[in-house]
Amino acid sequence: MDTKYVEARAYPTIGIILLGGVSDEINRLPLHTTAGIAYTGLNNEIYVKTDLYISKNKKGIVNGKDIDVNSERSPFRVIDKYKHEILMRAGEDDDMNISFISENVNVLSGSSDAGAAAIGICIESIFEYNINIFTFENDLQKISESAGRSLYGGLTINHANGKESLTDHILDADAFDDYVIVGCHFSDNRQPSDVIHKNIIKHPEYPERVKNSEKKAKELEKLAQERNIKKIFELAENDTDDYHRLLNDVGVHIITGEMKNFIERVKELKNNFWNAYIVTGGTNVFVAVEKKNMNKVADEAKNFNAKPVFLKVAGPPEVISRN
Ligand code: 3S4
Repeated sequence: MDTKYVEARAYPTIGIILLGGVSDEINRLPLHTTAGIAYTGLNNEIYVKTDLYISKNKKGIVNGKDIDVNSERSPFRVIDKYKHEILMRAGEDDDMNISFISENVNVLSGSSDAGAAAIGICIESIFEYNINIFTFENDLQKISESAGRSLYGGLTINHANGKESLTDHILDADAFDDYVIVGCHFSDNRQPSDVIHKNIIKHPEYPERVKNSEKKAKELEKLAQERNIKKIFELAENDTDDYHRLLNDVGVHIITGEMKNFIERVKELKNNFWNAYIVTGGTNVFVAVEKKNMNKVADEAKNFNAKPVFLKVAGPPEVISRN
């Protein structure tokens, strides 16, 4: 009989300094420094939920579908590394297996970060203080390159150069309490993130982007110390423009005509109230505003056939239950 061992919940992420380019398909270490926030709905109703359980057969289910346990980004790349230790702590023999079930609940994008972090926090909760925190994040990056964003929550910087990568948590979620991000969802079709990673590096200006990411991260650290949330989102907006300009030049078009028209309207609205927009790898325009203006953005989004969802910055993952 399968025994449920631990259940955790982690939050998806949005890039602030966007990630484009990873070391290779196995380690997935980012080629440059990036930053991001974890997010959820205003009532915490957006998350990835993962159960780790002990079973006779090895099985991984994501959103109701069996995954290929040997695929490159398979969570078993991490689970298998810790399998013996987990089974030992559960008092089980090595002929048993660890399986998982993961479910995305209302996620707009950034689900793989949350999926990786949820698996991570399940494992960490079993290990308590004995896990090697220096390599654990790199293990989770094999599932998702920006897993650190979800693992620590709030605002994080991932310092990386394609060989080494470590995430630094620089601001708690509550620093963003006066703001709402209106996630405007345009379509369920998106480019896989690997299309982004493989192509952006071909741009002649990519080395410049790598260098600038260090400067942007320094600026972000300063803004986080000052708790200057507006400037943090403005930095993200500038980075969005740069990222998608490069991507368009190498033939990766994420911002559709309708998204572009909406962004033009969001820019016009800056004459009426402060806002900043972000587009990551999915077909969403995330518009940060002060809480009092969230409905104005939502109403505009509907005029452009987008579905608006109110978001807030989320904290780190949570263990929901453990045997
Ligand atoms: C491509 O891990 P998304 C990107 O920094 C994440 O948010 C890559 O976005 C860019 O696929 C980013 O999570 O939407």
